[in-house]
Amino acid sequence: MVSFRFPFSFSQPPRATSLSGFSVSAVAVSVTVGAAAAAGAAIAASRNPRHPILEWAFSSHRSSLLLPWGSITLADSTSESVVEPKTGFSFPASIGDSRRLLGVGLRKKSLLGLKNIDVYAFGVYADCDDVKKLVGEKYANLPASEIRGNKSFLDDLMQADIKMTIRLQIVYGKLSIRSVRSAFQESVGNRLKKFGGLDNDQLLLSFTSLFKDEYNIPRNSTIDLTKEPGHVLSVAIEGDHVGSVKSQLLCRSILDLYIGEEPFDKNAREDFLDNVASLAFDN
Ligand code: DAO
Ligand code: DAO
Repeated sequence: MVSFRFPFSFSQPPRATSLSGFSVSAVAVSVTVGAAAAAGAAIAASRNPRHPILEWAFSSHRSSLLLPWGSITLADSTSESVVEPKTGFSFPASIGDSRRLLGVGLRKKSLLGLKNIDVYAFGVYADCDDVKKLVGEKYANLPASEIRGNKSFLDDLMQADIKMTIRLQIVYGKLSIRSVRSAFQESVGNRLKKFGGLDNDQLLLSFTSLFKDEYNIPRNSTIDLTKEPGHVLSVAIEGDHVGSVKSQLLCRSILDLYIGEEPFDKNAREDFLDNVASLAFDN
């Protein structure tokens, strides 16, 4: 049974803001489900020191939270979600059969150096079976305390054949496809250079040509960037597949934006590192 850490607070009920430093084990939980919680508790992931820091524990069938007035066990993982605290956007704790949410964050962009806009909230998901397989094959002898932040483990996560999804939820309401293309050329273009050298124009173009001018991505749109088996990067908008590109370099470059050394959101990366390490040693 895996225990994931999200420093978080309950968005409901507001009484939760009086909490601090609780630790929960999924085994040691009794069931006291309040009406609001039963409807599907939303958990606000936060490193904001004003918010309580708790430990979140769940298995694939049960989510458990210990609160001062009782504890909560949710019936199944489909009702679990984690809220990105700065935007309030909510991410399901798992997608598909085995991809688990390991970190949430916010992508900002500076406009002409004048103001920062919140562009999208994101969630980082990794396939727990693939992660465990990698650990079994290569890191079985490494103590749990050393796997967190281990550079070669992290490089392997970005380069091995591990199914991962980055889910984006659009916050900025005036995104044009043209600005998406140009932001992408800058952010992903830099990473392609970093990992693959200079001649990547064709690869970049093969991906940006998937973004058709007629697409509309208003606020609240969901875009999934999924690394499928065989290093195929596939894009879905609102669950509709819009195209795929097979390239290990492109997959690595995209993941590096979120979990590499200079990520869009440092807190998301820290949560990812904590959670992927606990996933690695979950039996
Ligand atoms: O010129 O209106 C503007 C600001 C546009 C900022 C665009 C940032 C795009 C970041 C990539 C979004 C991917 C969905
Ligand atoms: O934030 O700079 C960044 C990188 C964004 C990567 C995601 C771009 C994929 C967007 C597809 C939009 C299709 C209209």
